[in-house]
Amino acid sequence: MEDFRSGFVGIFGKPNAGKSTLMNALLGEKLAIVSPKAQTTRNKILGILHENNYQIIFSDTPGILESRYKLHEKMMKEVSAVKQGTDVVLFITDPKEKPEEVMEIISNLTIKTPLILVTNTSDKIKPDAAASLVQTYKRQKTIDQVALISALQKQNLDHLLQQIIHFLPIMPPYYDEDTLTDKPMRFFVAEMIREKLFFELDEELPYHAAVIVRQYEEKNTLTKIVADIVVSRDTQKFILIGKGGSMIKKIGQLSREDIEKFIDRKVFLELHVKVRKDWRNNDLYLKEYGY
Ligand SMILES: Nc1nc2c(ncn2[C@@H]2O[C@H](COP(=O)(O)OP(=O)(O)OP(=O)(O)O)[C@@H](O)[C@H]2O)c(=O)[nH]1
Ligand SMILES: [Mg+2]
Repeated sequence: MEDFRSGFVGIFGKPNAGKSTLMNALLGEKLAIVSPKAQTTRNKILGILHENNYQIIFSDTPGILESRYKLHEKMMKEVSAVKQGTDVVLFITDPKEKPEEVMEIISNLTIKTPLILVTNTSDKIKPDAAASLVQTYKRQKTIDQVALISALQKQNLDHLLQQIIHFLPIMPPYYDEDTLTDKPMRFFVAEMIREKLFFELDEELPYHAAVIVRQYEEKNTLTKIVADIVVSRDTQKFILIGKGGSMIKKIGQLSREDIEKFIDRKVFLELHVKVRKDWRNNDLYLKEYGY
């Protein structure tokens, strides 16, 4: 136990950079929802990696953006909250992002802990382009290490872990071995439902939706879950329900399958669609919906 290392690692970056994919890959467990659209993650989520000689407490965060709604402000507050307590920062970038812009975001974050610049989606660029990008980042004074990975294809993650561990203090574990996260089951259930909206609905609608689990009850043979999907406008409710209820039925079915896998139990899932006008700018609603 003498050499045990343990610490908090914040995962930051622009929307859609692959932060949630990376945390899931490092944990070997799908905790955070992932979608091809930006601004999928809205809350900070802890994911704890337990190994024989180290414990890493990762925090996935919402992608850094300029706030246009109160919801965005809340999301950026989650980013600041994680920043407070980290030992190491991972800043995730896509190779398409311009290094000058990346450096500007990093400079605005004013990070005081060691920073590892993680170039993700290595599977999508040519090796020589990747190598030159890595060199560019290595020259930056504020960057302590550079990693080139593919979170999706789980490439080079062991090396990244070694780079992280190097910066962790010698410290006993903060959490006991069976703790994987800080969020309750209801949160993950709501997120799994919200994830389906990003895949099944076009454009703007997922950004106007919040999911709230109203009932979570373990019965003898199954778990009964009742959840509300809240949208901002009547027209969105209409689309979400679909022709003869076809869309909401599909979302319910896909969500139920995912939730059953996650909790390893049969699930009865009931979904209700509600309209709360402009909830993304309403403090009371935001609070009620967990933001
Ligand atoms: N090809 C490729 N795609 C990736 C990789 N990592 C993530 N992606 C894809 O990029 C998209 C965004 O991934 P997320 O993990 O949701 O990104 P995020 O940074 O958490 O996004 P926000 O939560 O919106 O800030 C998804 O479609 C992922 O499958 C990678 O290494 N290679
Ligand atoms: Mg995310």
